[in-house]
Amino acid sequence: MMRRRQKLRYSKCALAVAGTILGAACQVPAPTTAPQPAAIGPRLVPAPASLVTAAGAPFRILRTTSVFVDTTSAEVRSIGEMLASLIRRPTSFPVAVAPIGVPSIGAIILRLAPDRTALGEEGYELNVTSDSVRLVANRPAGLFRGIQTIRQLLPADIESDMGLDRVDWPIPALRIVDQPRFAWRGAMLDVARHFFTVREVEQYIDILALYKMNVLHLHLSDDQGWRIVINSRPKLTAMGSLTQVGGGPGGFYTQQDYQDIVRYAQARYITIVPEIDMPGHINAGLAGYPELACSTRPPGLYSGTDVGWSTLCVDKEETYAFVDDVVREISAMTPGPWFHMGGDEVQTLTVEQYVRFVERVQVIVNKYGKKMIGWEEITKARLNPTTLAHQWKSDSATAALAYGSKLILSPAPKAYLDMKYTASTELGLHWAGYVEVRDSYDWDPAAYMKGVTERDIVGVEAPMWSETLRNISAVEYLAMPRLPAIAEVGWTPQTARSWESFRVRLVTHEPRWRYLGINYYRSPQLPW
Ligand code: NGO
Repeated sequence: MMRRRQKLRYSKCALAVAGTILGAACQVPAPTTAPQPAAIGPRLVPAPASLVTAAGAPFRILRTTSVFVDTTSAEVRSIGEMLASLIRRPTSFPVAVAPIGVPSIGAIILRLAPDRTALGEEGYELNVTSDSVRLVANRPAGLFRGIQTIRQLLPADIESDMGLDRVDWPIPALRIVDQPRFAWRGAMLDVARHFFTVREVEQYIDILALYKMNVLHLHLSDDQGWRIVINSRPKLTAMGSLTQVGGGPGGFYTQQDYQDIVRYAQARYITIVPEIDMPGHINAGLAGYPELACSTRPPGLYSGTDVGWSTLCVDKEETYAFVDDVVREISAMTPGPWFHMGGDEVQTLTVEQYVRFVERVQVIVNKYGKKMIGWEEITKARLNPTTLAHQWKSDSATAALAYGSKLILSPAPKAYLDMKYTASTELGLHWAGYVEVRDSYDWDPAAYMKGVTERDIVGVEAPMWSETLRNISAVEYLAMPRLPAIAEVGWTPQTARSWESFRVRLVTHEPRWRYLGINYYRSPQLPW
């Protein structure tokens, strides 16, 4: 799963943006206190809905251990193979994937149970005894989430991609019944302000998978860059991809690249949500198609960070032909049900013009079989009940509830991963304040906004805007450890969460991040 990055171990510090903070993040780990058996449960992030540790001896992975699955399902077999290959590398054990039915003492068994509908799309039940590890789910996604739990229950050395001398690979005896609180546990990556390669996006997906997140929203266009090829509008990337914030070379995804990302995410039960931001944040698009602007001045490329000034000319009919082309091509490449139209920060249109545009885009998005999402500003328009309003800065999103629409919550003072941790953080912005790890963790989505209850929310999402982020190491520094905090906000029932428990569990993941070459911030709020 996350193996290819091992060579970067420790050396990534040198790649990171220079500075004392990143230097500090790359020190050799202080010895951690070895977790006692009773503390094994609390290592999991996100915390499971229910966990009971058992008194018996742990299960031990041995040279003879196999992963047994229903091999008639290619999907289940491939999940079994992911778990087996995770175990093979550091242990050097052969770990076969074999059909259920052959003698299975000392086995790890992954099974789909069509009668366990109460487990839902992503729930699972895990029973570990000294004899076996039994993982059951109603749907394959539940098995995939469950193998992340098995992974986190194993010693952190499981993340090494080199054979280790270690001989003992215990999994504590326990029983877990688990499923997510919210169906939407997302992260957003802005590949427009700075471009990130396919491999870098996959690295980010690997982190989401480890923390049971299930949506990656890609912000594919903005004033500084258009990052995806649209065959019917070739100048979008030919012109619009050539720069980024600060004037670097930019970049774009071919349609093949995009589909590779979609497939990589799909194998980890993560849905890609494409966003084309419109009618504002569109300068890079206008660079190739200046006739879609109302002004006669050619737009040219832009590498600054101001917002709110560019717009499509929403009164021109050809604008809607353009939107149709873009939505059609992207929808055809996107198996997930969503298309995000942006819609934020438009300062140069009247409300009537803006509303008319949003309503027409909604029709186009629905025509291509997708449900629309837009930032909270879209609630000025008449929304379909299937449309989602994406809250980020105010309570204006609540207007969506009158249309039967639901909300995604990304409140900037909690969930914007591009906010600085403190005044001395080199990377990031701070228009929404400083966001320490506890700020990201310690809130309840169902109590965050007046008049918004649990039922009104599909879930939470952690946006990563990239104005200040020149490489993926910088992205990771801001994501870790706030992204696992948001993952737990989205997954774990409110009653099963506490900051005191989270901070202790979270730091036990540090050795994993080091093995995986993931950069992170050593928050003084955490007991490293
Ligand atoms: C805002 C703005 C983005 C910025 C971001 C920076 C939204 C939805 N629009 O969030 O263009 O990049 O803040 O934090």
